[in-house]
Amino acid sequence: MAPLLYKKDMSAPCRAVLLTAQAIDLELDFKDVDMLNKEHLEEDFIKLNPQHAVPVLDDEGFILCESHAIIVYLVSKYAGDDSLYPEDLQLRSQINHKLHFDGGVLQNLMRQIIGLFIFEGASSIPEKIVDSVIESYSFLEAFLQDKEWFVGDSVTLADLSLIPSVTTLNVLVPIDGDACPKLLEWISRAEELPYYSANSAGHEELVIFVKNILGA
Ligand SMILES: N[C@@H](CCC(=O)N[C@@H](CS)C(=O)NCC(=O)O)C(=O)O
Repeated sequence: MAPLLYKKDMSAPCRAVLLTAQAIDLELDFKDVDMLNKEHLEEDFIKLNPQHAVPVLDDEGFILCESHAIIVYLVSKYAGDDSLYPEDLQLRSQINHKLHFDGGVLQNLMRQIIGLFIFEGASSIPEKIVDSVIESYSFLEAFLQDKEWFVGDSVTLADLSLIPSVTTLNVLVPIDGDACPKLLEWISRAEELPYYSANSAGHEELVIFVKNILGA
């Protein structure tokens, strides 16, 4: 039986799992969680994830929450090789750094902005948050150095986790190509990945959602 993913396509963390599954050619079953109708706050879902967030994975009864944990699990269990999450300790540690940066910094900024839109009816992003997003782009630009991908010389889980977050933030606060040319080149490279479509559908949904709010 294929692992079951509770998801919402617009959600960046869910798209990281979708990208990873496609990258390792793993078939998943899906359950779309209707968050607008607060399905994520219902008792059955809270039993799966007390933090009431997607994504959640159910692999034959083994329940795992949190996109970063899920993508590491899927690659460790199902990938044909270790290229996405190399066993080499230093490479793996560099990937872990980017996964934590994604969870601790980028996702936090997205949550603040989307939270303002949904719960406070905001139709613009406060300058302080815009500044933090721009600062996070400068960190990413520096992490990339002269590399094509964030860690090592091929795509890893660092990239698959960052692609949905960075492309989402780029809709909210556009990346300045003069300040962060390497980051924009990395996005273009990511868009050429054969499985990039796993990010596109949800991303397009998000673009429409954000345009409606920002009136852009
Ligand atoms: N760090 C978590 C973030 C998950 C998350 O915040 N998911 C959002 C959707 S993007 C959610 O389900 N929010 C509903 C809630 O928190 O009530 C991960 O990477 O999985």
